[in-house]
Amino acid sequence: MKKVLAIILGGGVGTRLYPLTKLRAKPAVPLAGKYRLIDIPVSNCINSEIVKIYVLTQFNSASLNRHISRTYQFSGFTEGFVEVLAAQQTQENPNWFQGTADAVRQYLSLLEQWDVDEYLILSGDHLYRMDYQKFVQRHRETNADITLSVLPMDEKRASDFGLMKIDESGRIVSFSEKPKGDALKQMQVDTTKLGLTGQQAQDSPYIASMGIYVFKREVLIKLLKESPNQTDFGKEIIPNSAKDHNVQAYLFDDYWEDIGTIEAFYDANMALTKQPQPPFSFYDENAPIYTRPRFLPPTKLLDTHVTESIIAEGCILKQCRIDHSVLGVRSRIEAGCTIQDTMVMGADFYEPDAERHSSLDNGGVALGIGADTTIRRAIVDKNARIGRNVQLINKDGVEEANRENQGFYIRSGIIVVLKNATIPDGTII
Ligand code: ADQ
Ligand code: ADP
Repeated sequence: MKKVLAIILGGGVGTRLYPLTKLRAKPAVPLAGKYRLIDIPVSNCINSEIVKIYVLTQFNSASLNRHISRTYQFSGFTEGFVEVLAAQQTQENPNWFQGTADAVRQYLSLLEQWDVDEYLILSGDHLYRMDYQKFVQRHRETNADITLSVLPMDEKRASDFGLMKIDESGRIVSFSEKPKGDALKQMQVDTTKLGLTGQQAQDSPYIASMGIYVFKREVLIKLLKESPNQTDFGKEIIPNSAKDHNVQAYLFDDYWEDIGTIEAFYDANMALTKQPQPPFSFYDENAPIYTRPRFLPPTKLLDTHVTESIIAEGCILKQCRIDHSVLGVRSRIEAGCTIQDTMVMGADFYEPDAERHSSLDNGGVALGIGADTTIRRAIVDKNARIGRNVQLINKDGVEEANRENQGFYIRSGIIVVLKNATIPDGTII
């Protein structure tokens, strides 16, 4: 794996996860109470012994750089590194990244310098655990130019993905990016070829791309240089190269979720609380997910009732009720609160007691969630200040709303409280 260089596509403008991407790059979005999105692909790389890792991002946020530089430090005896490459204007290229392939192309002169055999292209917003060694091995065994990791897919979600047809040897003979209507139907295949049973094949009659690729070094360089107008892997590079290159499919048969939208992100976080077997588990000692060590004290619970929840370190919970929720580091929840089906991201710092009291005494709102507040089906971003007697329950069942000036959004019916926002006492949403 020394001869593999990983390139993680860390996100374009970040509209799908907005407002979580308002103040940070997508890879820095907090996940599961104490991790960040970028920890997933980077940990998968490290566990697969791939330690040369670049993260391409459109938006170079301080929190991403801080997280990466403090988390991923390799010893002097390895060549390991994790580095952020942000879109930048140069003499030759006055534009921002135009798409995924363009992002890689703009840093090609740097990437070319590495004496590697393959480039592993990954996405920054997927939740899964994968041994990339097997993926690369399969690529080498089939002498492929490009290998895509693929999954069987059902009718309902198929049109959100790149879909393909393969021949007996696993070679991709046609590829169609997110087809709809008739074009979608045309991509139906017999997935028993992938080893699915008759019933499974009926439920999942499509083969979908996970949007992660292994490229032979020269093939990627040639494709990007030859056709400077092709800016996207899924839309252009992959469908076009399937015609005249050996493009192979590698079947992945475990949990995998694209969590690049608010709804999918919310659902994936909630699914972590599922009992007894969550679809994705952080409790795997053979392939741990790494994150920045923070040296936080253990969480304190005073007379609190908790069901099916995940609670990170450094929280303080008082006489409240927490159901089916994820509470992030340094969350503070006051007496009389009910938190249900909610992801609270926590805080970057503790508010000193004196500050807290003086703010509450003067009609302000303290960091965390104030007394007697109810929150249901929401995402509360970091450092939010939610007052006393607040109800965040989406009482009118609104699907979409933009109330950025009041500190929140509603997306797919999920209330999202912005980072650093203040929701005054008594607010009902
Ligand atoms: P999408 O996920 O819809 O489809 P895209 O929006 O291009 O494709 O994003 C791929 C990854 O690249 C994401 O992690 C995204 O954040 C990142 N990205 C996008 N634009 C970027 C930019 N300008 N700079 C840096 N990073 C950027 C893709 C494939 C499909 C496949 C699905 C699987 O195109 O064929 O089925 O992934 O989820
Ligand atoms: P984490 O990785 O803990 O989620 P970050 O790396 O984004 O958080 O930032 C954490 C650090 O930010 C804290 O240790 C703290 O020093 C600092 N910080 C950020 N905002 C504030 C603030 N308003 N007051 C005090 N410290 C702050």
